[in-house]
Amino acid sequence: MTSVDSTRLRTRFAAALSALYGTEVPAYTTLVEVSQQVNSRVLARLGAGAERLGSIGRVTAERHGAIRVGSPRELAQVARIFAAFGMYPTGFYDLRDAKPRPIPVVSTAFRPLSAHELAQNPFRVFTSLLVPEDRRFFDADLEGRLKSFIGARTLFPGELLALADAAEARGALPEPDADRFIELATGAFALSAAPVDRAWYTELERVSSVAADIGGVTTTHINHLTPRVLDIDDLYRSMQQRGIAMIDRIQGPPRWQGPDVLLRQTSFRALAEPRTFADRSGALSEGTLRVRFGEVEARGIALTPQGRDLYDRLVALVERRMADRPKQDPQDEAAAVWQEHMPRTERELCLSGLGFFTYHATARDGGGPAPSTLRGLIEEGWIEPRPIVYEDFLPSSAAGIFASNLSGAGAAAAQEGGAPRDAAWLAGAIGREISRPEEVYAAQAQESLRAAQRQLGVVIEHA
Ligand code: OOG
Ligand code: NI
Repeated sequence: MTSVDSTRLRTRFAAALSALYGTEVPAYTTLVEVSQQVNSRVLARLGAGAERLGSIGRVTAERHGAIRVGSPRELAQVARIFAAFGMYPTGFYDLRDAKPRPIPVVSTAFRPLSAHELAQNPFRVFTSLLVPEDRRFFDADLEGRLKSFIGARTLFPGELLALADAAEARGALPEPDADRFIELATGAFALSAAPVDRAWYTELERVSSVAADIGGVTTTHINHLTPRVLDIDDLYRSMQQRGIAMIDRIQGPPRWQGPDVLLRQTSFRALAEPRTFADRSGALSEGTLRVRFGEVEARGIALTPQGRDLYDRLVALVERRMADRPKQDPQDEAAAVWQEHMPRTERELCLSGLGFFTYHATARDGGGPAPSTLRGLIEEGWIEPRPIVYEDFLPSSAAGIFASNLSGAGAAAAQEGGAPRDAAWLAGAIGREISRPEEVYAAQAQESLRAAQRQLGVVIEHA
């Protein structure tokens, strides 16, 4: 009997969701086509250099999805399903005091952790959890009604969860269980035709359209699927040329002369999708909801905590300069600030300790004794650093993506108390460890450095 391991399950799941989403949101198919054209252009222009941050095979298949759930119980079920695909909760993002608009959720991302698994298939899903206890958004009465509505629904059928547990325990599923598992997992994220209770949905929408999307319906769905491009500025222009209205900017680092770092993202506005509504008497009518949108991303080098601090300081600096000179183009201002403060080459990014890299012994031979510092080994060519790609998300960009797709301003009371939430709380709530991105990258860097030292027979000081 053939058995399908978690890597192949993940690859199949990502492809099945992509096929589903393409039938539901045709503009997604356009986005994927344009992304592939952009990637071919970059490959033709840069040759092998285009694959520095991932093979073209990986980048072409690469997607991230976004989903939103209502309770720790639902999130724990999501965690079981994703564990079957070798995807584990990584990072914690609190969007409740986000700018420009607060969103009543905390989030994590399910993703493969090892470089090998990421290279096989890097599928990841940004997953948000509603916080009904947060008084800035919900009063005690609404909290109670939200919790009972969410508590009464079943997002994931028992058969799906049982198959997920079997796959997690064995690291694989035999056929035909694997097929059935993919079918059920994909189906759980399809847009439901079940009627939407208009009064309930509208009441939640007054607080936040994200709250309505999560707690106003009895099902969940994939919110977007995001392809990766090698040149997001080209993608942005190409989509506009096709007449698709993009949000007003690309989130994250600016386009500039130096190395690509972290993550740049942009999106098109959510499209009106036909939905059936039920009024108080149960009478049905047709209407539309704008919830699901298209997003695209370009990935760069992961930054160390020091690099991340610098990034955050530069974001703040650009904001201050824009406040002084509001007429200036924010992209130009940001590019100028980066030119001044960020290392301009990959090598400098590595040597300054601001970026994460893996280290590889080169075939260099002879030429005297090896230096004992990492800098010396790199500068003399004994060790070659290779960039580690940023595999996670950025809270400020996520907030911008959420905000650009809200249907109304929403209402959050600044003076009310917010329920405290952090990564430890989330881990406890779902009974699983939440990995810290910076530790995952650091472990990968250290492991490569130990291997390089063994190969060269050197001991690096302060490595
Ligand atoms: C998630 C918004 C954030 C990203 O890539 O940062 C996001 C959502 O809309 O559910 O997708
Ligand atoms: Ni996204």
